[in-house]
Amino acid sequence: MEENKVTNNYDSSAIQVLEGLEAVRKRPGMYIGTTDVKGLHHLVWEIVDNSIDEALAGFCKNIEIVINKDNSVTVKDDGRGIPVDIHPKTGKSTVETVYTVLHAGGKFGGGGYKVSGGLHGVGASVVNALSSWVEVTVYKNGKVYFIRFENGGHTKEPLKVIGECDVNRTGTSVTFKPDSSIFDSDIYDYETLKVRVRELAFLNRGLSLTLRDDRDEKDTQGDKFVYEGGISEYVRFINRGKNPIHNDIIHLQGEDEGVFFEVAMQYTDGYNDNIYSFVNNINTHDGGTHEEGVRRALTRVINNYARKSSMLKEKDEALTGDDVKEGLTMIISCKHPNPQFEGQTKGRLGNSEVRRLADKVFSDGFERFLMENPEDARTIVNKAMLACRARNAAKKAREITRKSDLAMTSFFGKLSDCKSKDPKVSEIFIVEGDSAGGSAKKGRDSMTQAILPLRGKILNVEKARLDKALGNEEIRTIITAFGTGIGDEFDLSKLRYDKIIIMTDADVDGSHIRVLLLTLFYRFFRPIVEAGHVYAAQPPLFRIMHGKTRKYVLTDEDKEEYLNNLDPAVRAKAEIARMKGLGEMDDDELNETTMDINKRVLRKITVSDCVAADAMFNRLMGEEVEPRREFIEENAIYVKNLDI
Ligand code: 1YM
Repeated sequence: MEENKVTNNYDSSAIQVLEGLEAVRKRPGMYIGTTDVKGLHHLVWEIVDNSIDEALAGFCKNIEIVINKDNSVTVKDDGRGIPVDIHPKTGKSTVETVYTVLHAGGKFGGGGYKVSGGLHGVGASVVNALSSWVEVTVYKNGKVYFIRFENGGHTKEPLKVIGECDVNRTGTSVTFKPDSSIFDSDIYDYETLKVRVRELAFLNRGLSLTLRDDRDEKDTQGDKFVYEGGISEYVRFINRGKNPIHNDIIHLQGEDEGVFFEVAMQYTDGYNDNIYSFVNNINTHDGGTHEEGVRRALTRVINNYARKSSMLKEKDEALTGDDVKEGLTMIISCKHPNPQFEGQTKGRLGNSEVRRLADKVFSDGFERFLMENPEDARTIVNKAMLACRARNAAKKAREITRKSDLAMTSFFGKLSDCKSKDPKVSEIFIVEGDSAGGSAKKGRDSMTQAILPLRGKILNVEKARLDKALGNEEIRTIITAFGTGIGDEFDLSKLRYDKIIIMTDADVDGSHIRVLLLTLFYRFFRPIVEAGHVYAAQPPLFRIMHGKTRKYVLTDEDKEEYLNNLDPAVRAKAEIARMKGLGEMDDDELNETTMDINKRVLRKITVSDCVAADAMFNRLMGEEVEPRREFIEENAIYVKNLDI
């Protein structure tokens, strides 16, 4: 009887295991967000997280990530190795348990072990469920242990010893091959992995992370990232190519009740800020208590210093949070054993005790820095005071913009708005030049498509304050058209169009205008870019005519492919024209090739990684054309027939 019960329990737990992994396969989105390339890369981070946790626990120094020839990925660390003993609850090895029981990580690890962790924090079993095979090798006790899973987490054979090793050697090596029936693509992108691996190295001081691409015969070395300076080096990295206004990178840190908090910062002579915050290595893009604590303390400490040093007179108004962050590059990192993430995308830290810790650590340290470095202190306060003056000037400019009849006259003279007032179906084409604007106006669906032709040059806002930007007529028109306002008045919910489509020629001038627009959007309307509202239209490069057929194609390759599929006799007579620009097309042509929602091809513009994007914007605004072109290509994902 007793024995029977045990067997039953064992059976039912085995069934539960598979049901758990089956649930992951049925709804992968619930566990890794998406099954596009992002989800595919997420698998790597789930495994790497376990190595990072082992590093945070103080047992692992080196992590190696390899993209193998078959697009499987190997992650290897020199930690203690996943425990190999039999787990009392499952009757199987702990390794097998960790890889087959959903959410086994924390519970089986002895509580509170999970410090890092992806957005979904689900771990190894999810990777197993979504892989066609997984192999885990553990080096421990002078032995080499091995287990393999197949077809979404089915154990091929229990953990076994396959060899011996030096007793001092410990570690874990995991190789997994994502299940191509689940993911849209199973090709890993080296650059995507590299950006995050580098970030992880910055965020975990002294930890060595190596990334290698074995698909590439030439790349035998890979990239090794190890930063003894941690987030201070991250700040230096972001500020390369900018002009810092003080030499030292200010680094402050503190700890309270198991919560570790640190911040690194440096001011540049720029007008924008780059403030990024992390909790357990995860980017908290909506901030939270750690960020609030720092921002509050920063404003207070600078104001106190400015008053005490009489730089700010009694009659002067206080500097605001916006003033004191102008030109500031800052990384905030918090390691928390029990983080509470809030908000729709779980991108905000909620733990209230962190606000106090962040405020205290920052204000004590920063106050001291200002006292000990009076010259730097003056420079920093001066910068904030200039920002304050510019802000007041911009406010006046805005009032003028609002008060003037601009909204009625010059604005509506330029914009041909759509009839629909429903932002969900409305789109706006920002078109280069008046003649293309004219064709677009005639060729549009006036119910849902608005046209805004750009006449003059758009100001390069990379090196301009808000007040100067507002002096630019084209920018004012764009702001009015979008409806969201700008700066502290910005409100995404007021956006009047679902899609903002940049329509420029496929030449250097066109790409220049596109980059200026992207810079404007990134700097002043970043949430619009982040929410995926910005697109680039793709006018065709060639028109192929044969008989009564007119065919437009986007690229050289498409042209070749199309011609190759024609009957040779037809091909010989086909007329191929290279399209010179938007202005050359009549309204029917423009509609058919570039605007019609059923036929056009749009490129979605994304800012997936603000740090990388910022670096690119700097590179972009240099004189060379090539990096600009690269940027556009790196940041545009093909979205074919998006509306179908
Ligand atoms: C390439 C992936 O998984 N490394 C890794 C994982 C663990 C440990 C060490 C570990 C943790 C603990 C004790 C503990 C994990 N252990 C568990 C569990 N690399 C990789 N390295 N000993 C070793 O947390 O107490 C889950 S992950 F649950 F078994 F403890």
